[in-house]
Amino acid sequence: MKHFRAIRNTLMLLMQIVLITLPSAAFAHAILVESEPKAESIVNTSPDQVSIWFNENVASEFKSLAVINSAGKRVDNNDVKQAALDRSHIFATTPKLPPDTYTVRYRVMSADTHIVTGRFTFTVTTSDTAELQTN
Ligand SMILES: [Cu+2]
Repeated sequence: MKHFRAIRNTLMLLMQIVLITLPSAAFAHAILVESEPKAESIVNTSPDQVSIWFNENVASEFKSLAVINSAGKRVDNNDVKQAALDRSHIFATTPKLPPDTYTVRYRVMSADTHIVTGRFTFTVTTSDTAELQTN
């Protein structure tokens, strides 16, 4: 009987571990909630960096953010970082971007360990035709 009780206690402990662990497995994926430049926006000056924000903190591992021009060339500085004080914020710096439509592609790992990927575009224009000609 002592042996049975030990097994029963072990099973109950396992059940408790499963019940404690399940809710975290049910967490939703991280969702992109904001960006700078904003998705599908038109800006008339080149940004210094592209920032994205999620609805929750994301993992420091596996993050990536690429800015790609209309010719398919990657143009960001390949220096993706996570903000030290806001782990929902990922950003990468860019050189001065000439007028074009750029695609931002991102990948992060959610708190539930699922990988989330997505993309959006923004367009850089300029009203300064002199600057356009020198480019
Ligand atoms: Cu998930």
